[in-house]
Amino acid sequence: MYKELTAAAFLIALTLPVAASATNLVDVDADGMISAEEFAATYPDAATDAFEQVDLNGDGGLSAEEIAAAREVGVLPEAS
Ligand SMILES: [Ca+2]
Ligand SMILES: [Ca+2]
Repeated sequence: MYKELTAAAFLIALTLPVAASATNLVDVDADGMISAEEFAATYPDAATDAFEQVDLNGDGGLSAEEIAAAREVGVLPEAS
């Protein structure tokens, strides 16, 4: 039991804060994706097509993977 709880806590710690801590983006509604509105809250001056550039699969939300990829190619600034 203890082991399972620890594993679950580790997984949560591993997955949940990834997007926010790596990019300063905040998943306001905690649905696991960064919406266009959430993106604009962090990058109000971003080009209008920046969100679409980062949203590689076009599902209207940014996953941690898409955000990481965007940072790699310099679409998003590095976390401070
Ligand atoms: Ca969200
Ligand atoms: Ca997406």
